Amino acid sequence: MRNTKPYLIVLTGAGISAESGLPTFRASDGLWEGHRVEDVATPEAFARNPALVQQFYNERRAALATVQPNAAHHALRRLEREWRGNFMLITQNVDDLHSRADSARRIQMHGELLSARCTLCGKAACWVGDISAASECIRCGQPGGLRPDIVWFGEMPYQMDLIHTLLNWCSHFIAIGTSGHVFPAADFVQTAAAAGAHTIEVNLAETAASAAFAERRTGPATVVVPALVEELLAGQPEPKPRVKRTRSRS
Ligand code: BV8
Repeated sequence: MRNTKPYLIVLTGAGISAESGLPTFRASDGLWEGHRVEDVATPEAFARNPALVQQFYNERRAALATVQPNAAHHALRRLEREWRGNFMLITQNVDDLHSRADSARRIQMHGELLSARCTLCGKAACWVGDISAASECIRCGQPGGLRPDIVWFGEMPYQMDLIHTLLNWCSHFIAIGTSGHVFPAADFVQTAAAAGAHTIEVNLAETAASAAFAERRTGPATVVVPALVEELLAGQPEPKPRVKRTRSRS
């Protein structure tokens, strides 16, 4: 039986963080400039040149201290709080801007810059500074096994079972600031649409996935997302009056 309560899912990509000052992946100043994906974002790259990969992620981790969440991040926190239904934010981003905007119901499907995973004990833990070959795991205490807690190309994104369950239940699916180039995230709209969800794409321009969306809103996320959140909240049905249950004296 389909979920009767509205279940709103938001998927974000690098575009929602662009106006905070973090470069996207495919813009001219994108992160991959100067680095081929194969050289910095695959397990093979890490095995071949761990120092280069650690430096790539150390620089991006340090850059987080120079940026702030923007109006689009804060609007999604408001949506999570005021939406009278179920809500989940799924982000492809590895920055901490949704976390700093207090988005609590959040899945970071590609991992997080502020986390390190130990290849020796398999556990992950918060990590703020640089990771090097000498860094010790705070879970098992062993040195030399830490890697960025990032899902590289060829690795399975996090919480995919939960994500697929939610996509098959959602009534609304909104993708913000993603080019639709990276899978399996690029396919989420198809799953949501097949489950009967209304789908909206927010982007500066048409993307590889645009044709799959029922609706497109074009413009910068800091302008379009707050307006869309206002519209969604205003358009939701009034809450049913709480029926005061009175205990019969008999
Ligand atoms: C996997 C961490 C399976 C790294 C990242 C089909 C099915 C399944 C897999 C594949 C498939 N085809 C190919 C694959 C393999 C591969 C893949 O997708 N390759 C691509 C290049 C073709 N996928 C994988 O490897 C995935 N793993 O499938 O595993 C498996 C099965 C069995 C066993 C084991 C494994 C893993 C993919 C995850 C890779 N890691 N991130 C890091 O961050 O350093 S992906 C990386 O790209 C980022 O996370 C980023 O978020 C993501 C996607 O990019 P976008 O977010 O979309 O960013 P982009 O720059 O592209 O676009 C920005 C958009 O914003 C633009 O449209 C722009 O117009 C817009 N914009 C800009 N400014 C604004 C704006 N919009 C609004 N307002 C603005 N101001």
